[in-house]
Amino acid sequence: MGASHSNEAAHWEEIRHAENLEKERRQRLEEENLALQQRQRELEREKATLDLEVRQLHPTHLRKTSDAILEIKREMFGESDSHINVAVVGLSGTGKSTLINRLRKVPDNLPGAAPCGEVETTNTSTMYDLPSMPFIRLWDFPGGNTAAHPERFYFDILRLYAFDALIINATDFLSDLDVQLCSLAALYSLPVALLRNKADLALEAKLRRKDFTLPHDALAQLREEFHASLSRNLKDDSPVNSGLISTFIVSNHEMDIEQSPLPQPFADNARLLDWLTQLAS
Ligand SMILES: Nc1nc2c(ncn2[C@@H]2O[C@H](COP(=O)(O)OP(=O)(O)OP(=O)(O)O)[C@@H](O)[C@H]2O)c(=O)[nH]1
Ligand SMILES: [Mg+2]
Repeated sequence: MGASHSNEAAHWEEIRHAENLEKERRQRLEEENLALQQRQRELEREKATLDLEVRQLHPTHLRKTSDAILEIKREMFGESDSHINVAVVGLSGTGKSTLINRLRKVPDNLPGAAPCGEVETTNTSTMYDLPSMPFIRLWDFPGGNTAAHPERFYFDILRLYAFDALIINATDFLSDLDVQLCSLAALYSLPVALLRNKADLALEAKLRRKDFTLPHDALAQLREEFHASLSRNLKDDSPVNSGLISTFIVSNHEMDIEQSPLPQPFADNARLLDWLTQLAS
């Protein structure tokens, strides 16, 4: 009787012990589970931050390999194309199409000229040859940062990585799109001509305000302002330092200034032609 009682007690003791072990195990698992959930939330937060950083750095972050680029070049320009293909890009209305006509010496209203206008005008990419430089092809593109071509996808959708160089048109300010194009061009080692276009309007405004009496001085000020804006806006100015970006103050129109006309108000227009010539060498 005594022995069976103590057996029973030992049995219950065993069960309690097993129950306690099971309870402790469950508690441990629950704690581990909570810690894992906490870690998962931390990792998700870290991932979201990193995703954001990557998107901000390179909105297109799926960088094309050189093999993929060669394949796309063949598809876009033909199997044995030996031209230097230059994309003329930038915000809508910055004067891209007018610039192409000016470089080709074709009046804007002639058949065969790139269509220009006062609304969003160019809707598809069009190729133009440059009679004075048969090795160059200029591609007129629709303006970026519009509903049809939102800024985040402009570089990728237009496949600008497949070009040999970019001419980026800016006017009164350097836009987000211009800055993004500069850094993506640098990622693919594309030479860039960054234009401060429609300089005639800016110079006229400076002279009208009588900030300057000589167009030369107004032009020098405009150049200074443009470079200051460039160093403010390009977070990493290495493309400028590495010589990948060249800057130009240009106009597609003659200046309408009666007093002291400048012999060559926009010498940079000629420099831009030199820049195109050098792309071939
Ligand atoms: N004053 C002045 N006006 C210019 C100059 N270049 C272009 N314009 C005018 O700016 C307007 C827009 O010119 P476009 O060449 O059509 O501009 P775009 O960048 O091709 O525009 P999208 O095709 O819409 O992207 C037109 O009225 C042009 O006459 C310039 O250097 N000076
Ligand atoms: Mg256009």
